[in-house]
Amino acid sequence: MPNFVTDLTQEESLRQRNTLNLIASENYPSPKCLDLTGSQWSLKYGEGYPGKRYYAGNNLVDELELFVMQKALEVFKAQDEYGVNLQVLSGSVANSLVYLSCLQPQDKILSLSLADGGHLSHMHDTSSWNKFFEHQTYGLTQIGERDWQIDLGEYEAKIAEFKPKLVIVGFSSYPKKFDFVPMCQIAHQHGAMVLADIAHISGLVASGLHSTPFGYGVDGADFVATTTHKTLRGPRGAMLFAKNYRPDYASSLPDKPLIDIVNRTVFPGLLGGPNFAQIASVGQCLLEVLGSEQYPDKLTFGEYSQRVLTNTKLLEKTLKSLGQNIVSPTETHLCLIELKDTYDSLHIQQELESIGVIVNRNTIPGDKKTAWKPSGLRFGMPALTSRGISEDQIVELANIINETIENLSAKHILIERVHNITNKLNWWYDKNISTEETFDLLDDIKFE
Ligand code: DSN
Repeated sequence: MPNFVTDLTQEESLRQRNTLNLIASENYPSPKCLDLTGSQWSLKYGEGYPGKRYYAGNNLVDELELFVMQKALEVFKAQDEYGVNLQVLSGSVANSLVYLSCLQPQDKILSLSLADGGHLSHMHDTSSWNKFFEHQTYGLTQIGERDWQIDLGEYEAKIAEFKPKLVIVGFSSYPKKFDFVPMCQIAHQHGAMVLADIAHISGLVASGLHSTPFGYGVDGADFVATTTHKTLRGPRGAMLFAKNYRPDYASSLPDKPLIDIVNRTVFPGLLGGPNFAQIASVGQCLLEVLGSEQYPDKLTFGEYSQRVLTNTKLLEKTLKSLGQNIVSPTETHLCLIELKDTYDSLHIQQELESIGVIVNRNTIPGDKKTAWKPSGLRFGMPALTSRGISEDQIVELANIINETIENLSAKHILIERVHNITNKLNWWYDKNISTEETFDLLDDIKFE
């Protein structure tokens, strides 16, 4: 008897296996991580925190949550100054929980504008939080013909003029590195708290390949939110860190550690039972980052993260050499190109999808077009790096992308060329053979 749900699940698995995924916010967690998301842990309710639950039967979830909290703090070297909440479910929810923790109605939030690379959950015109908070944005400054970055002078001027209570530092589509410390210091000097949203870059931060908002005493971020499924390569989920003391500039808050205020806001303030399957899977991901567990390709997490950066640079360099316009030189896991003015980014995204290349259209700094049909395309390399893409395959992929954008080649030939790549990439999830066997079978192909 056909089962629509299981058949569709199998189809989605095949779709993922047979396409080239360049979505910068997606990745392929280890099979162990993925298995844990559907594990027995998901059946247990446990409102509250370790040692203080409202239901019985929580001795093991207590152990689990405490262990994963400890690993989360260890990964980001944050043990001395921060606590962490693992119950926040998603990045957008984590950001909202910060607003609810530290702001009162009509308080002001400042964040990077959406067009320049900010995120929807950092307020913006469409956010439901506009009912409760005031919001303004800072932007990027053009420093070269094809180079945009945060200008600290303008950032400070905006803070001085708007006087926000919370400044958000951390972005969704920003290809350059930036330093958290000066951005936090400036905000603090003007009496504002800082939320660092490291959702996109948390894997790079954990590997020491991007500046960190942790470890700078009072000059670090007050709250740090991250998702767990992007460069960190865990399951869909999030974590929220907060200082374990109240800094002077946060004197509008009760005189308590910021993490205590966050914990109270998460439960019983807003959320119900935590998803322990998600927490267990995040635990597996953190063990892989720390090196006590291995991703099936057997690279260390640091080696993987370095490859993400190298691969993104190579993709960008090749696209540029083929005549595509880069927005800013990439220093991270993603690059952005600006399409020619008459091109339709939605149509090009769909054309790429039709040959098996999965990307997203994106606004670019100063974009005059709409968010539905913006001027740019965004490419990220975390997912394909997890599948072991080689340098030659990246060059071929850039050529395929360029030929699709410029309408240079027949579709059936492009489809075959994509297939030639996907066929040889690692795929870790086949259920009928063990992970180890999958690796052995694909190892020869990967390095041929
Ligand atoms: N929507 C995600 C992204 O692609 O950047 C972030 O949540």
